[in-house]
Amino acid sequence: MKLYIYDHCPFCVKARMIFGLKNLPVTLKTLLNDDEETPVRLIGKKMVPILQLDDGRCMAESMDIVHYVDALDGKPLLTEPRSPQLEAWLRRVDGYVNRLLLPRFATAPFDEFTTPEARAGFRQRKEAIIGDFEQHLAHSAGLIKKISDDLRTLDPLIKQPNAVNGELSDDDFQLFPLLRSLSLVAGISYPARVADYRDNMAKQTQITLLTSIAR
Ligand SMILES: N[C@@H](CCC(=O)N[C@@H](CS)C(=O)NCC(=O)O)C(=O)O
Repeated sequence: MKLYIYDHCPFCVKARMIFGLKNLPVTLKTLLNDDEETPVRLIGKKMVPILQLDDGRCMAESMDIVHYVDALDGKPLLTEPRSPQLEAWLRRVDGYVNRLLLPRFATAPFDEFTTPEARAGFRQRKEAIIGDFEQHLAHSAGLIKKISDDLRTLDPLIKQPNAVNGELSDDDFQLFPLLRSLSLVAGISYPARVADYRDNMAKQTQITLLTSIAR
């Protein structure tokens, strides 16, 4: 199977997680961020992740991919329901976290940005949605304090370092991609359980964090 991704994309991290957790082989193909032709040919729109099956059929929507791959061996790993408290926490953080992440994605050495056009196009499209990146970067200190405070309220919601709700659930496929993205942001304080969960999930899913390129 082949998975088309952007490295920075949290939806793509969801799809990558299930292959790592099940130790299933998958060929990762990072598209240039301004390559419209490939995704439009495969699924009719410019969107990743895209899973291409060995018979050529394609599947979009990250959680559809996760549930499809999870069911392949008849031994699903995602057995636990979602936690309403965690969902509420994720919704709150979702309201501002892109102001920290998108300006940093835009300058990071991801394979989807290996041409200046691909990088510039990302910036242009995302600034049209969230506003000027330099302005957001100028407010980093406040946003870093805010996420550090919110991570303190996340800490007691983490039941196990290998599954936020005790056993794997859809919540892990929301939370780990966010924490992986946040590892690109220098200066955030992590409470012990959050750090343990993030580091352990990175190992289990075989997805590297972005700490070495944090900015
Ligand atoms: N609902 C989709 C969302 C996927 C999504 O928004 N992907 C982004 C990348 S992070 C994308 O491809 N956006 C179009 C673009 O970047 O042009 C899913 O869960 O797979």
